[in-house]
Amino acid sequence: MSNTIEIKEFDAVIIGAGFAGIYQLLKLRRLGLNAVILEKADQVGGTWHWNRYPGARCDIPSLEYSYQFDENLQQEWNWTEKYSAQPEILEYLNHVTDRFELRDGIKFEEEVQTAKFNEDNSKWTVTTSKAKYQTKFCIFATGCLSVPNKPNFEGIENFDGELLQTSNWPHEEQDFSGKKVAIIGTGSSAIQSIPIIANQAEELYVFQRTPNYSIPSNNGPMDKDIEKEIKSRYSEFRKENYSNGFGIAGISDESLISETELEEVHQQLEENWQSAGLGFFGGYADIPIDKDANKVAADFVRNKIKQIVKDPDTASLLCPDYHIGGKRLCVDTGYFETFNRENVHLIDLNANPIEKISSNSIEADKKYEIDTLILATGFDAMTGALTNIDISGRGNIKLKDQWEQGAKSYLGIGISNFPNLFTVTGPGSPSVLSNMMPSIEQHVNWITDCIDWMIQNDKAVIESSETAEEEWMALVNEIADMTVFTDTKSWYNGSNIEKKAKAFLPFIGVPVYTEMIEEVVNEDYKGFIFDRMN
Ligand code: N01
Repeated sequence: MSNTIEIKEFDAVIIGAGFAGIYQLLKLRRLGLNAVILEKADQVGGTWHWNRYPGARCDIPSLEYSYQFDENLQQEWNWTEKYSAQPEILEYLNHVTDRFELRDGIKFEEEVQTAKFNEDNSKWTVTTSKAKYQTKFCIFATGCLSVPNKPNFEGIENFDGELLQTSNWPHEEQDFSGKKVAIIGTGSSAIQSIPIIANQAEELYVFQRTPNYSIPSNNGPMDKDIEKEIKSRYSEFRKENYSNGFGIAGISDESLISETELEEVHQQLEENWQSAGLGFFGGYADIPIDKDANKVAADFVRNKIKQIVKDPDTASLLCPDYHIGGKRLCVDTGYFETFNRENVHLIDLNANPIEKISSNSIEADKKYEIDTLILATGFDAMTGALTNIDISGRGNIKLKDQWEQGAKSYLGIGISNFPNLFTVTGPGSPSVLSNMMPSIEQHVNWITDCIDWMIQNDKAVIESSETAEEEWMALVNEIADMTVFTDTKSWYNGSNIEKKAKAFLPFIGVPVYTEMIEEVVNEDYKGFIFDRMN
């Protein structure tokens, strides 16, 4: 028997079967390409497959956190709640996969280990845990928040109890009744799960390093009148995504706090607190850019926390002291109220960092005996899923090395020295500072059109130029410097991961971005090099 591994030949290999990968497969098939998705998990879903912790739900309204490419699909699918829970989102993605007969194009349980560009034939060789592929185009639909951050707490390997991570949650339902539970982290995942776990657990210890701003979701069953109204003009409604700074329809307001009477501002902020969710941040146009305006909104939320949380010391610990929005704003159902429960305890890690973890305890200001430890410690965001794969481009350059001082990309789509490689919602695009769904569709459409254009124009290889990339990232930073996003430690700028280069990566402003990527197309893909010789 021969040991030779068969190399499977495709026009395009897509990595990841989340929202981006699934749509990319459909688009490339419609273009007539032989494409395949390689997926590490045994199911579709991406982030919605892995993040199934209690309370996991999207904080963008369901009616716009969904695909818009097919009118029948968007008319026929009915969401049950204003904000969809993880199981329903997963059901939707499975529905789309089957409706468009895409399942046979996905290789499950194949984790991509290496991707290497061969200069001799301008093709990529992609190796997974099971097989080898050769392809002209390599499209990374690997998501922005898909590589869990697992800090190396001293002694964690000795913990004998149940160790869970929100970003890699077991499929079986977890019952915390009668248990002493510790959770480390107070980001979105923790903020969603804490109220539910607190309901079940005997004791819940919340280990907080940095408090977060959170706005009540006011979630509920889908309002049928709103649904009907939006469905009556769905394509018009979707266009609003691309004209709003953060890609969320209906939340932009041009009014400025700096030009409005304070009493009126407070009334409006109260209204936004009651109904806007994430839209609270866009409720006034100067909250993201003017530190004084931002402080008015931040003070408003801090006052809310102090009104809700009865113990003043706990309330004070829960009040963030940085710009609202500097870290990703959270949306919750009863988060701050949970700290009024007798079985919930907040531990300030700034005053007392975690000393060690033993077989049945966690030690900070004192020793807490626990049955369950939950890590809600976030992700190696935006770049982790790319740098964790051994990707080598022209001249055998490793992506990890090229990005050592900070990720650089042109449009968040192309990377110099990595020909025919595309990233969906990559670093340098609005991605995490936008509604991911319209951003994903925008990128997939752009990439597909680009490949189509290459075929029509007899171009074999596309690669972004280093100059275009440099100028693009300078623009990303120039825009970010005009906002309140850059002076807070956050996963937007890599501060949450030890030894990661600190660089602010999202492009702020969906409408400007949309205009610019269209202009690139209109000018025959300016900034890209075609058919560069090896
Ligand atoms: O992760 P996070 P997440 N010792 O990075 C703490 C999206 N999302 O999974 O802030 C102690 O926000 C860390 O502390 P600090 C959304 O975009 C969306 O919660 O670094 N603590 C922080 O408190 C979101 O922003 C939805 O000081 C440590 C927490 O762990 C993103 O995913 C739902 C630590 C991590 O918070 C990530 O959210 C869920 C250490 N060594 C997620 N290391 C919705 O759609 C980290 N921490 C609603």
